[in-house]
Amino acid sequence: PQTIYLKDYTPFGYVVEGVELTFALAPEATRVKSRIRFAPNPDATDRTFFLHGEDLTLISAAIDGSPVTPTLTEQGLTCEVPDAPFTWEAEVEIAPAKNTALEGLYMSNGMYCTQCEAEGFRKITYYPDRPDVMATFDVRIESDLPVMLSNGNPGTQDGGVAEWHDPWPKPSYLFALVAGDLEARSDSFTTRSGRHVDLNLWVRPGDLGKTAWGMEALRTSMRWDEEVYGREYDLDVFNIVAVDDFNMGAMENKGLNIFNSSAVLASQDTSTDANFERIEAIIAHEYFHNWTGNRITCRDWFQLCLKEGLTVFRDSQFTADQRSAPVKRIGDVIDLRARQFPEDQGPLSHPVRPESFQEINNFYTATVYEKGAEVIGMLKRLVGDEAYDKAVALYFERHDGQACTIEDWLQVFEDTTGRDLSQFKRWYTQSGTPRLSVEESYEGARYTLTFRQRTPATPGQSEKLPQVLPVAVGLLSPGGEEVLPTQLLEVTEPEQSFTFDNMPDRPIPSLLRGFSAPVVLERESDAAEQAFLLAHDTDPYCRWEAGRGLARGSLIASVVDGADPDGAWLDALRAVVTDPALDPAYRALMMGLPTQSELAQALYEKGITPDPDAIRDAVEATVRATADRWADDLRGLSEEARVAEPYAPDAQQSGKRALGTRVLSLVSRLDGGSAAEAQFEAADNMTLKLAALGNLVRLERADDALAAFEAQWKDDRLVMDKWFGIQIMSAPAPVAVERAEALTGHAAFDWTNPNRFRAVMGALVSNHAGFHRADGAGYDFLAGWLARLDEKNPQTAARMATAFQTWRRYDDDRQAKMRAALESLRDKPKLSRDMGEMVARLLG
Ligand code: HT7
Ligand code: ZN
Repeated sequence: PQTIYLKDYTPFGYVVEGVELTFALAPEATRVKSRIRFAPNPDATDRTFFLHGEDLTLISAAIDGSPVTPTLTEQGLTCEVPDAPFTWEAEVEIAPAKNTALEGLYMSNGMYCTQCEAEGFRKITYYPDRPDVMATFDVRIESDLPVMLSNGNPGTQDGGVAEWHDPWPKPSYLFALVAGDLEARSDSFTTRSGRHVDLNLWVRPGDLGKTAWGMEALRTSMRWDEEVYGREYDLDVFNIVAVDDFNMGAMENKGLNIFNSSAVLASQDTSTDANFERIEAIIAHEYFHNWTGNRITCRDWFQLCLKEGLTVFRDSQFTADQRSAPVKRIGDVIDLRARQFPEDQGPLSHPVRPESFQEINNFYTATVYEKGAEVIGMLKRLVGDEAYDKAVALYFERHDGQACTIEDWLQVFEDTTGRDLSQFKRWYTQSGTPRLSVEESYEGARYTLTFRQRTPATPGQSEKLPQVLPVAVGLLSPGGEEVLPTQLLEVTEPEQSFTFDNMPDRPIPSLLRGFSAPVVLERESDAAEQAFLLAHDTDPYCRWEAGRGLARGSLIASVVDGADPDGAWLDALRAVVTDPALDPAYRALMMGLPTQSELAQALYEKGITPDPDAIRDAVEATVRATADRWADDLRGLSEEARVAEPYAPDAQQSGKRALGTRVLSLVSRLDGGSAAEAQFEAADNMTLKLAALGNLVRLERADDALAAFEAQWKDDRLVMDKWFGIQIMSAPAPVAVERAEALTGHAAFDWTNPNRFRAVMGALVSNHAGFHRADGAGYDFLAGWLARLDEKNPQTAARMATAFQTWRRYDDDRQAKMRAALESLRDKPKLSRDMGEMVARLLG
């Protein structure tokens, strides 16, 4: 397979002045006619006329009305063309019903739908399928289906024909088409300049009852983007469609967002609070792309973080505004450490802006998205809120309608602030997680913090240069008073000191407030200092992190020395968790322990080979010890967590239920599961039901509950995904693989549906000790299924293969077994480009 390099970028030799497409839909033989007006691109020197095209049957081609015979290859076609503007016409045939990769035009439950990002449009027709070619699209769809949608505004909608006109030039990856027997929840929105917008959320018949939340989230997002970023919607209609078979969460196609049904459909009975929050965030994310992604798009796929990092940052701001900012921030840190840090510290490490790829689908990663968002957050902290607003306003003004680069993005900040961002740019080009160590000294009322930064070598980058690290710091007096409110220190050197004068007592530092930079803070702080910060820090993140540090220390001591859980930590934590003045959601976060995978990484970094069974035992012993020690508080906490009002998925109620769920997990260690059983019976919402079920599964007391759950929900695919997942995720580790194996034999295990596949395989991977069972059964099971899925759906298979990215952490035996599983995948005949690249990178 060919490797594509950022340094090789050249513009396409032609501009596209307009695209007309006609679809005659049929499952096995859809005909697509295209009429495209090309003109030589004055900014390009290479006039090769190459159109991408894959899995297409060319029926005819013509230039300016005269038939031509292009040269066809596996990737597309070339053709002799005039040295002046011309019209290209082609007709191709495709088979959406046979498209199991879910890229291009495919079918899901009788519905036609498309997924064109990143390179799916080339499976629909011949086209320069690259994001820097932007054009207006006029689309005509012919079929006997009642609903036929495409981008833009509706034109003629007559029996059997629907026309759509998108006035905004767009790249082909934003093209979309949907047709099917659909029903809509409809609403409207008036933009602040008075444009009336029809809003529709289209679903399969029967799902209308799950659309209220999504519609509300859309309206809230539209208003928020006007108020916070001054961005208005720009078409007469905004359509969202829910699709059951979808490779990712959702897609921001212009005016026609397509969603995985799991990312948009919600109801009290079928969805958890976490589902509601995720849906709200994804609706916002896709909507925000209308400006950061669609109106201003990426020049090439190396610039993916330009739209994704910024849009994730924007959706995080939105969630912080709708809910609790500290809780959102801590949740994002947990997520970053769980998903991005392992990526950046393992064989898949790559810069936020990668420099090469074989398959771009493999680079929709936590690094591009979440670290990309962290980079924007750092930039905002460094320049300040006002300057950020000014720079972003200039970005919209200067680049509207363009396909841009990270250089364009940084330039608006340089132009508005006068800052030199060349060192800051290393956040985009240098991979790996920086390590920041800190030492302190105190002499004659002067307190000094000395920072040292280093970034370990990563694949393809052995030498690292110092980065700009914004380190937010506060200082506390020994009495717990804040003697220095938050200050931003800019660490730019490999080693750098900062002094603070007039400190009558040696202060206690509160470092990296708000997690101001995505680094690993290496600090030898003792448990007493962490307990002090847990009790007194005014920064919610640092306070939480102090508790997390104590938990990590106690758990590591349990794993390594078999030590009992640290009683002082549990007592200090109890004081926070039982503090009624604190938000229940924050208290629930405080009660969370580091994941077993996170502990494995922490041990590995200390030079200790992690033993998944020992980690699991230490975690279980810690939870039991917590339950015993807090036994007298649990009833009161359960009471506090009770919600008296009718169910609402808002931050306040969700926070209470999150606290209640933590408490139930402790209670079930003491009562053998009776409270969980009672909660399962009584629950009037999925959050409480599923929490109860998880405990029952762990206690091996769930047979009746699982049967009842299945009987009630067997016809609801999204709920059944939960049923599949929880049995594996919460299973005692020794039986997790067998559970997963048995469930793959269940009649409802449709492995070609990405949600169902992920429900089972993802649940197994999340059961750390279960997946890493010493005999390697988990590895063989997963690799076997990945090999099978790769033939149908390479994108989803390759993404799931990232479960192996931490393989070098473990003991020789497990490493050998994981290596063998990866090699078996590598040696499979007819491996996809996605999986081929992924496995090669994993093996290193
Ligand atoms: N921009 C989208 C990324 C995407 C995608 C979505 C659905 C299926 C396949 C896809 N490939 C890439 C989603 C987003 O970030 O908003
Ligand atoms: Zn996105």
